[in-house]
Amino acid sequence: MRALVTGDFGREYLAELEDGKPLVCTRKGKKQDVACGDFVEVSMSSPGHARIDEIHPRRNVLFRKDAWREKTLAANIDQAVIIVAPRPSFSEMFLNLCLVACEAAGIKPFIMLNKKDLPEFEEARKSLANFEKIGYPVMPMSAKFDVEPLRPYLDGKTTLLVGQSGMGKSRTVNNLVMRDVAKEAEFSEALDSGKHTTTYTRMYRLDDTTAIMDSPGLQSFGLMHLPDDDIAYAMPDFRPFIGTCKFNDCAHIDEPGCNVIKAGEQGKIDATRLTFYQVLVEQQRELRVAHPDWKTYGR
Ligand SMILES: Nc1nc2c(ncn2[C@@H]2O[C@H](COP(=O)(O)OP(=O)(O)OP(=O)(O)O)[C@@H](O)[C@H]2O)c(=O)[nH]1
Ligand SMILES: [Mg+2]
Ligand SMILES: [Zn+2]
Repeated sequence: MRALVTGDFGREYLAELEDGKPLVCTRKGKKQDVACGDFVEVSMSSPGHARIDEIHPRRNVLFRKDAWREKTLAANIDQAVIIVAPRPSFSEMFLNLCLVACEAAGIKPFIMLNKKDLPEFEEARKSLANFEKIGYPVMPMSAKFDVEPLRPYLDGKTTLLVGQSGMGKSRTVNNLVMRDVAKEAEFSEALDSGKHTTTYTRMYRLDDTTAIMDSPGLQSFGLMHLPDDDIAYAMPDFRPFIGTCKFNDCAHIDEPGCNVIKAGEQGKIDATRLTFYQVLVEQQRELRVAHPDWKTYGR
């Protein structure tokens, strides 16, 4: 039987059969390779309970891998909204990592700057100007007061909300979902009040064709699974210059005749983006040397 995974609780999953019936699932062999958004084959173990035997091929998958662990965040999504806020302050490094992860996975990213109601908002907005210049629109929002401006962007799509802890992912999802299903006991119980940090990824349906996923706050977003040239290519501001360097295998670190570095010097690529890229690539190289047994690009 085919089912859609709508909740990833680490060791247990929530899934929905094609007729909409909910199931609590465990993964065959206790593997942790299933993600929210996966279509899976299940076999029933008892009423309401099933075992996930197989994962159907994915349209896309958002994945992270650092020195200590790897995790499949979500599968088969149309876009990701990366939420940042002025308080607690967000990390630009994290935002860049998230953007690269999405681009490399073929998932369209948006930036949402939440907590418009806070006095520090304008300053945070200014600090994002350089992302807007690259072509990432920044949506101002206040999940506390009004999430409706977000709704048209979600229409007909499956969207993952992702970001650091405390940025307002759950508050956003709560408010979007509440409008329609506030009365359903299951939801009011399942959705946390916004005071607690989220520890699971869960999909909520907004209508027949629209779904949204809340996810746990991330502290880092390791990209150890991505080779250097995938990282460079996942940066749209680098793309016009890639392939034009003196050396074919240029990694844009310190090579002579590098047009990416030159573009950085000329202000055609923002200096902070170039530094982000170079620091990341060098960090990952060091980690790979320190841990040669890793299947670096494997999933
Ligand atoms: N002032 C203000 N506070 C907000 C807004 N959105 C969320 N918050 C508050 O910020 C805090 C964190 O919000 P959450 O929605 O729990 O954040 P989260 O991103 O889900 O955090 P994790 O689950 O830890 O990843 C809560 O106290 C929210 O009420 C907003 O637009 N304005
Ligand atoms: Mg949360
Ligand atoms: Zn180069």
